[in-house]
Amino acid sequence: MKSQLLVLALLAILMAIASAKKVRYDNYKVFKIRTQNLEQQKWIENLASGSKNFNLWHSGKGEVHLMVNPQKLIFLQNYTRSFNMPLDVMVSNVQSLIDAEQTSKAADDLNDFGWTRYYPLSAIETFLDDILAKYPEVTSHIDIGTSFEGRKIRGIKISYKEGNPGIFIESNIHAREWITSATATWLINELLTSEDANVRKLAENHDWYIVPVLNVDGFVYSHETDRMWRKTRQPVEGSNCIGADANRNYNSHWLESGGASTNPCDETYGGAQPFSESEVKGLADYVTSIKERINIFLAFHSYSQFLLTPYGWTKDPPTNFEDLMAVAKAYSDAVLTLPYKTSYTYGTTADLLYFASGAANDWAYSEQDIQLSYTIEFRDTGRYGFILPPIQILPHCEDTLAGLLALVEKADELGYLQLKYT
Ligand code: 0X9
Ligand code: ZN
Ligand code: ZN
Repeated sequence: MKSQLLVLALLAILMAIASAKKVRYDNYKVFKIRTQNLEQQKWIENLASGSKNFNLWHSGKGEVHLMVNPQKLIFLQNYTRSFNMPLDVMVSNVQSLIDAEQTSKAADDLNDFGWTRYYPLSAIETFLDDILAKYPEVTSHIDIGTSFEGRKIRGIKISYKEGNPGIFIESNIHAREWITSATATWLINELLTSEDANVRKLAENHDWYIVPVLNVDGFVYSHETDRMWRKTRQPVEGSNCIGADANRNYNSHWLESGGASTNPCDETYGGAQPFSESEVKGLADYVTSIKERINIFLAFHSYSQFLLTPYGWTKDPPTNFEDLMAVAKAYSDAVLTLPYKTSYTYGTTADLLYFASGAANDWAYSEQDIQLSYTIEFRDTGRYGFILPPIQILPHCEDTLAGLLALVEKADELGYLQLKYT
């Protein structure tokens, strides 16, 4: 009894220490700023560049979402007014969203993986172990290598038979985009357990390669220290800022056309050289080793409800752009038929968002010759942004499954699921 109390007291102290070093976002607000042209979009992006007081949540055609330190509120209001850019509050207190997200632990606990909350990396790893143990005939472990901080990066392959076309899913490369790994793990479970005839076909007639959390270090850091962390955790020589944007670190038109930053303090810092981040190198090496087996490459991100085709580094459309758009449309149309009526927009990254070079889906498309390659930006469009309430996880997963069913069907119809290997 006494020792139990001691353990409890110790636990309380540990929890206090853990929460003490947590970055807080009390009264931080997120503003939706309407921009009339690329120049105005750039002005807002530049405000955020290298700044601790401003953080870019989303930047797209006509609309930028910017998180602001309460101390810089007046400054931002004056700044946007002087440039005649209308301003709306999207999130009035970021910390309240974070608190709500963390208290709604629902009925299940960490051992009962139920997609009613967001789980830490350790729980996701246990989930993968359980799946591997339960379905040894059709699942196998994928080894993506080791993160900067020495964590294993894990994935899972689901294969019911020989001779399937392959679908690769990269997820949670950006640490704070928690809905991506929640969806990836749900999808793994669904492919193995669903009794729906269409899902069974989807599962059994394709090989699935799924990496639920690629940026493991960043993900742990976003859980334990800073909910809004995006980058990797590798220190940068000669700088006090940590990490690179892993989705600017692929060796494909790296750092071209202003699509990434050379400033280590920026959220889109491209790294010291392509593949400087071991997580990115690990994924690239693995995909390269099986590229003949991959017909579709998907990178899960949040948020904005976009399906982004190549390219991010140029506005020139890729050669099979019409097909890429037709397949994206199939996903978007299918999702819209569900009761949630979630609407996905599609187009190239450079058109819909901004220039982004060295991104995963461009690399898969251009360097690995995977002809169907997308970045999918999940829910929502800005009400909660990265801090999507846990209650939306399952509805969002349904959206994704409906979208994938349609995407794969369309891909097949257009001849993209032909085997590239013998
Ligand atoms: O900027 C990104 O890396 C992605 N958006 S996010 O808000 N999740 O950070 C978009 C990447 C688009 N892909 C290409 N540039 N090809
Ligand atoms: Zn180039
Ligand atoms: Zn992202």
